[in-house]
Amino acid sequence: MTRNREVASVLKEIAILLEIEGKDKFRPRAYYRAVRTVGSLGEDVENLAKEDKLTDIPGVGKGISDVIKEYLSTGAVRHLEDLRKKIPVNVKELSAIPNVGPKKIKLFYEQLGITDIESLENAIKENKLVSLKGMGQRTQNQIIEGIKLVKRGWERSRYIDVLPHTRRILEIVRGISGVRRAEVAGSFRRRRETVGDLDILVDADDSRQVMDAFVGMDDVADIMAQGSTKSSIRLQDNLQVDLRVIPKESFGAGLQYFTGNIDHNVSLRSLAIKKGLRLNEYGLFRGEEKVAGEHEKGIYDALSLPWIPPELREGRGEVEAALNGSLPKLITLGDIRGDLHSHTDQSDGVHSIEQMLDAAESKRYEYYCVSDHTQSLTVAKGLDEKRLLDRIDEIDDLNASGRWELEILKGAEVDILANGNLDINDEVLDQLDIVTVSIHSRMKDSKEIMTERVCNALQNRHVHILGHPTGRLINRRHEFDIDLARVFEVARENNVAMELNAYPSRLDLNAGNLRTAIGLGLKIAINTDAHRTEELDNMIFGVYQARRGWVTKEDVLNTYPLKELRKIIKK
Ligand code: DGT
Ligand code: CA
Ligand code: CA
Ligand code: ZN
Repeated sequence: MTRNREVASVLKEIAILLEIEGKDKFRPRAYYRAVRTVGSLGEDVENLAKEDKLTDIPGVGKGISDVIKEYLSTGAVRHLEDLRKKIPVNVKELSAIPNVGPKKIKLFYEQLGITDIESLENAIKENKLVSLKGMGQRTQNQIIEGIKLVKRGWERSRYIDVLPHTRRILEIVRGISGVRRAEVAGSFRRRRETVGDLDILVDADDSRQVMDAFVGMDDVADIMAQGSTKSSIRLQDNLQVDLRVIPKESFGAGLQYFTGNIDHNVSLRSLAIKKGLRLNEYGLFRGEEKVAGEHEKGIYDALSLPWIPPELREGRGEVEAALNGSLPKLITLGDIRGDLHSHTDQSDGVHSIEQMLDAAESKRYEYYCVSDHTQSLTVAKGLDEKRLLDRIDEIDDLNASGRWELEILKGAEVDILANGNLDINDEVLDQLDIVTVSIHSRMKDSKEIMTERVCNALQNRHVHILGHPTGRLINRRHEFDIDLARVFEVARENNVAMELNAYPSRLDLNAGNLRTAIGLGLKIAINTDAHRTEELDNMIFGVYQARRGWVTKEDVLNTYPLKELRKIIKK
């Protein structure tokens, strides 16, 4: 993992503090520019620092380069420490609130002495924000909503942010001698998109040694409990982790119980009771006799059930489906034959089309669709008709070159305009293989208008996929106000697939909406929306989410061979 994001976040804090300080207009701007370039850099900033090439990065001059070096070698920046002393504002916390940027932070600090979310909330309680220049009731309400989102983010972490912790803790624990098994349970094992706390289960002879290693990890901020069977810690980035040591003969029962969720456990327990059995975290019992417990599968076997994949264990009818043999055969990563939504440096992507194709080829994809943004998304350097036609020619040449085995598909992520029209004309759309349409503007439109816009776009006969249909960003932005039932209906009438955008902050559609969509017979396209080569790896997060939505291989457009795919999307 590179430290690019970490460096970008340090530069951003400096930029905001400099802006609040207000001594110099240009320096903060230089820092903001560096934040953007470092944050989206294709290379590892640490390598560039080692090779003394930081000033090759656009927007990074001598001064900022020195700051980056200082941070990478010492973990701190003196100038930043000075600024923090002078302006005691928690800018990281405040700037995480949607619609709160440097200007507002400065205004809040100077006029009301606001330094963090807590003091901001106090000011709101006294209705003080509305009296500030350029602020009103509407902005204050937006900020109230934003604070709620940020706080929810404190409580639940995105799956992708928990993943490295899970891997590391399992590795540490499994490395201890005498540890027979260590597994993750809870919402993480069910692959929920966000995780409240992490639950680790261990089968070991010497629980003391396991607990000591666990609470002694480098980044433990707080030890909430340390015992011989259970310990709880909080990590520096706020994630809580519970670790339990469980006897070998109960490990499977413990894994089943602590994987949950509670509703699933309740269904299972009542099924056990019907069969004259008793189920708890120690095992499955008939009277005093233990029928199963060492292995999780043994519990399901003994209840005459197939093993139920953790992604389905939400108490949404999975036990009934297991009983009557109608559990879905869930999609797997290996079923995916291609990625239908990705960007390049032609719009707001980082890597060139050749680099993206090399990365896609190494995934052994059969096809890969390049779908840059279109003209009305000016911040992303969106393509107009002329540039799109050039791109189409270029892809013809690339396909003919024989350099890649995969078929390169011509696509675009076409912007849905305010009136529901598309920002590329039909003659050009007609020459594309895959047309994805998305909302990127006016996201606060009313439900009627938003639904109308999207449905109007879906009726264009060139459209194949609706991109990130609800626009939500986990812990950052709510879904648009939109009538999805109506959107699904129009999509079905017009043979348009729904995207499951695998970007870890999007995972849009969510599991419930996916299940509704496939129930109506809609096809799903699981796409990474990659803006750089490494992001092609995000496909797995889309697959996890699809599984939570009961999605099978047959439901997913990009599991079909290209010839069949073309037939399916044909109008
Ligand atoms: P989270 O942490 O909020 O993302 O969600 P979970 O599902 O990981 O919840 P957590 O950590 O509170 O508990 C882990 C599992 O333990 C939960 O999914 C089911 C099981 N469990 C916890 N408390 C109870 C309970 O009171 N009754 C039953 N039947 N199961 C429980
Ligand atoms: Ca948990
Ligand atoms: Ca827990
Ligand atoms: Zn998009």
